[in-house]
Amino acid sequence: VKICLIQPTISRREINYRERPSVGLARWLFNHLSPVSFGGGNKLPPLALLTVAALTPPEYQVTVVDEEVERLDFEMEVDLVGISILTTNAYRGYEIARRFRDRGVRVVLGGIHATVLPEEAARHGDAVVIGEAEGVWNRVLADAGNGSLKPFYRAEAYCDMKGMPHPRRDLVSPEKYISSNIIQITRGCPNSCSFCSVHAVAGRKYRFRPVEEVMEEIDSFDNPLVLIHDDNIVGDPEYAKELFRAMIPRKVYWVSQASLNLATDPELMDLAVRSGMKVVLIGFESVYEENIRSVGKSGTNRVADYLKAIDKLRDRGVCVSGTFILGLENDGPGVFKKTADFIRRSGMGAPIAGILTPYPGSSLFTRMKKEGKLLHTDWSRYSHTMGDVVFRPHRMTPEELEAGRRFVGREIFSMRSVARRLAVNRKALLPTLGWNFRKRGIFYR
Ligand code: B12
Ligand code: SF4
Repeated sequence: VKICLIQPTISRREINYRERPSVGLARWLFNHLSPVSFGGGNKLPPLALLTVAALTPPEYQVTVVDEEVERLDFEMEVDLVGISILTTNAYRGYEIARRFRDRGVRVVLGGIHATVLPEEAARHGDAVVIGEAEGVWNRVLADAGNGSLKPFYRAEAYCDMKGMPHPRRDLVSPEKYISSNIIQITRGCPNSCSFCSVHAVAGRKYRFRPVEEVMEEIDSFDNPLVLIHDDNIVGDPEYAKELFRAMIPRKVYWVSQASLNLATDPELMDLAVRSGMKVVLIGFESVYEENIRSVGKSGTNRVADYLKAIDKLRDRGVCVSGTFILGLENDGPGVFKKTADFIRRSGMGAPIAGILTPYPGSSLFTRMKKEGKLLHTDWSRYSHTMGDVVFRPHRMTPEELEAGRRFVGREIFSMRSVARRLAVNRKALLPTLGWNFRKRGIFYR
């Protein structure tokens, strides 16, 4: 039986799958200068599908097609198609589903958007997997095999993270990606940030894999780069310390997301640095404390602590990638300059400023919908970095917010800002360089 697992593109434009020669040259230089090596692309492999592939019994023949990096062949010989649906790529996913179903191929939809809006997804597929695939995928395959697919599948419990199979990295070609050394170590989050919907799939309980199993997976990587696809690698500080201790002798370089307590617990920070933390994404979200309160993040974030935390991490050679959301409840037109100034002054290596996007499944979406604040539900425009403003902001117009986002991007990625950032991030020069030139390209074409 042939199964094809598909990641639909989030791009609204036709993709040019060829790489520019200048990018190839930059990567060649990078690979020769740094201890880690990168593949030939600028995207990351679809971990969700590689995970579903790993759950598939060996008697099935599985392929993975990622529309971000390759063209999808609608005429392929296939018995069952599985599609991973985010909000931004939902329409493209539904279109792909339609074209295969027109040929009589059965289609299963999964992923976060299908999970939070299963009824919508069910209109476009033969079955919808709600939540994690682990507890149900084998049942889906068996039912598909004997022609008794049900419209919905949902595991009875969140999966036990012990004994998880390694994602099928062998199904993607590393040269199409930044790297295929991607790994997930923990799932779930006890926090309730209003703009976030990860609980829908992963739940509120923080779960983690046994450290020795994680090490076994890391040891299988072809070079010391480790890209950790977790929401918060330090969600349980004691577990994180154990993990970092085990990583120290492996001499890897890792990238992940973490909450601010990473910088307020000296032992945790020390172990993280010694274990090879090179880039860490931290959701600072806003320069206004009122916003931190209004999004429900006061448990981990205090604006007054930000600069000190960034200094500490930068001094230890870590490139801090701070993310900010523009358009929160307390943001008036003054927020743009204030955020840009803060980012510049902080000296963080890799800033990101996106627009507030109420993804379905988040409490923000539910509230805005109830209050009539959503401008539309054209999912293809729901993206905080690539889309536009999809709601009526509280203290400005959508146009002001959009213009403000461009202003912040141009300010923080101006030549002067980038040069200063590189100068203060000398200890993490390569990741800072790579990040800034990539992002600068978006605002200065
Ligand atoms: C790592 C990550 C990224 C990475 C890499 C993505 C990749 N190629 O793997 C990068 C940085 C590139 C990224 C980009 C974006 N991301 Co992102 N990302 C994540 C993160 C932190 C982990 C995703 C992951 O790999 N999880 C591990 C896998 C195993 O779990 P999973 O995806 O949930 O899959 C399980 C189930 O959902 C299900 N499943 C999933 N697909 C399918 C398909 C089938 C057929 C079946 C049966 C089951 C199934 O089974 C899996 C195993 O249990 C999540 C947060 C999260 N915790 O999920 C956000 C998240 C997925 N990202 C999000 C967003 C918004 C984006 C962007 C659109 C941001 C933007 N630019 O505006 C882009 C989209 C890029 C793209 N082309 O897809 C949102 C999605 C919200 C939504 N409703 O769509 C999330 C949930 C973050 C959030 N806090 O809201 N992201
Ligand atoms: S944004 Fe991060 S901390 Fe907040 S609920 Fe989502 S995963 Fe948890």
